Parts: sequence; C-alpha cells; structure tokens
Amino acid sequence: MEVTRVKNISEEIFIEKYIKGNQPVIVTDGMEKWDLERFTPENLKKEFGDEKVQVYNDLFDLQTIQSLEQYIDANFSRSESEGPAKQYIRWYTKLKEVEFYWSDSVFESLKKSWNQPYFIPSTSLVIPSNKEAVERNINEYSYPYKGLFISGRGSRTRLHKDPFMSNAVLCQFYGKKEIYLYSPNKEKDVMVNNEFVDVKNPDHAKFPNFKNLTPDYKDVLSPGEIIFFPSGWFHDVTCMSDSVSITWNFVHEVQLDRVCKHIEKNPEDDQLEIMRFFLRNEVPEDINSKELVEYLQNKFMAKI
Ligand SMILES: O=C(O)CCC(=O)C(=O)O
Ligand SMILES: [Fe+2]
Repeated sequence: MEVTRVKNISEEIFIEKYIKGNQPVIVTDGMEKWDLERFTPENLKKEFGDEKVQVYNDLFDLQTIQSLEQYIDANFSRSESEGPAKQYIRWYTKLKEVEFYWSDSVFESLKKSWNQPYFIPSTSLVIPSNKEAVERNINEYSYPYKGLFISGRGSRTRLHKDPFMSNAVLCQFYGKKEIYLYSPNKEKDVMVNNEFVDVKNPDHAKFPNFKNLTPDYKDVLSPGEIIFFPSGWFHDVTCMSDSVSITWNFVHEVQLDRVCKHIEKNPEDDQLEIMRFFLRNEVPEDINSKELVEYLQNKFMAKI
C-alpha cells in the first residue's frame, strides 16, 4: 500500500491526524519555495567539497572519514559495471562536545535555501526543548539531531526505528528513495534481541515471524516530497538513484504519554543520552529516567 499523499494541510490537522494518530503521510507541497538547485550533487560538491564527512554503512556504523568531494566522486554517477554504492553520508549537527565532523556550518550556509515545513508545529514541542516557550524553527535553531543525508544509488538505511519514540521528518531534495514502513505493532516480527531484520535479505531462522510479512506501506519518495515517519514506526530506505535529503527528529506534546511509557520501560536506553542533551538547559545532565519522566509530566501536565 502507498502512503497517503496530502497537500495544503493545516498544522492542526497534521497534529491531529498524523502526529496524534501516529500515521505516516507524505506532503507534496512543503518544499515549493525552496531552492532545490542548491542541493544538487554538483552544487554541494562545488560549495562544500572540501568539508570532511562521516561515511556509514547501511546501519549506523562509521566506515570512514573523507571529503565530500571524495565521497561523491566514488559513489555518485556509478555505472552499471561499478555496481551500487554501499556507503552513506549521514551528516548530523552537533549533539555533544566531541571531536566529530558536524554539519553545523554547512546548515548555516544553506539556511536561506529551505525552511521549516509550514505544517510542522514549532511550539508545544517536548523535543527540542522549548523551555522559554519560544518558537523553534528547525532551520534557524541549532538543532541537534538534524542531518543532511547524501547517498549514492543503491546505498541504504536498513530497517530501524528512531530513538525514544521520536518522529522523523525526511525532506527529499534530489533523487528518489524507496521506502518500506512497518507499523509499531509488528515489533515482534521485525525485531529480535534488539536486532532488526534485514527486510531485503531476511534471516528466517533468526526472524521466524518475518516470513510472509509484507510492509504496511511501500512507496517512492521523489524530489519535493516530505515524508513523516511517526514514532515507533520501522523504516527501511534504499536510494533508487543518487540522493540528497534532510532529516530531523521531534516529539510533540500530544505524544508525551508514549514517550514516557518508553522511558519507563527502557530506563537504560542508550538513546536517552540524546533526550537528556535536548533537555540540557532544563534538567541536570545526570537526571535518572524516573526523574526525567516526572519532569516531563509536570512540565506538560497543565495541558494533558
Ligand atoms: O533516508 C534515509 O536513508 C533514512 C531516513 C531515516 O531513517 C529518518 O529520517 O529517520
Ligand atoms: Fe530513521
């Protein structure tokens, strides 16, 4: 089944139907005023070719550090005989004080060429922290967990779900991506011992329930389209051509319950480090999971 496509959608309806309803959707008119030409491989190479980038495999294991130009030359425009690309640039903005090739300066420079999509709420957000109740514009704000994804034809992000029940927004600037989506209630079929099935090459001995399982949605994301991955949905993304996208994560207050339940069930989840980072201006860095849930419930209590 294909993902529902909508346009001219209000923030209220997006919140109600898709964030609260926890359903995926593709919005087809969210990038109309953006400068997509700025994001072509040729232009990115010209503007940022010397920048160092992290290059990953089809999950999130770092393979190498190289320049953007080196990556594009080796992985884009590959001929049939060279075969598909296997490596993938996931270029995130700064999450913590560690030596890393973050993308902050590149995002700063690209700022005028895109924007926060009109239907994505910028208030009432649990993540990113919004203590001062000011609006958060994904584009203006230095936003940990925002990334530029640059990837040659054939490269892939294998099945996973995003951390701490956050949603992801994926904006497609260049090329096409094939997307498989499995709903959160398929967890026992696609995940065993914290390992995700490779949906395109499943190990049936390890994932016996996966047999004959079809994705809830299978679709192709084209330039100018934005897909919303709701919290807890499993997604697998394969580049059908050379590709450039931007992605980020957020949590809206209508989902607070789900996030708190996740924290209570998984108090040792490594990914909570990211949650703590987002809330660093509000809570002590070493806050434990129980206190974190209490803090969030109190903060949003008036509203739930
Ligand atoms: O585009 C991809 O390869 C993966 C996207 C993704 O996992 C996300 O946006 O959360
Ligand atoms: Fe993801």
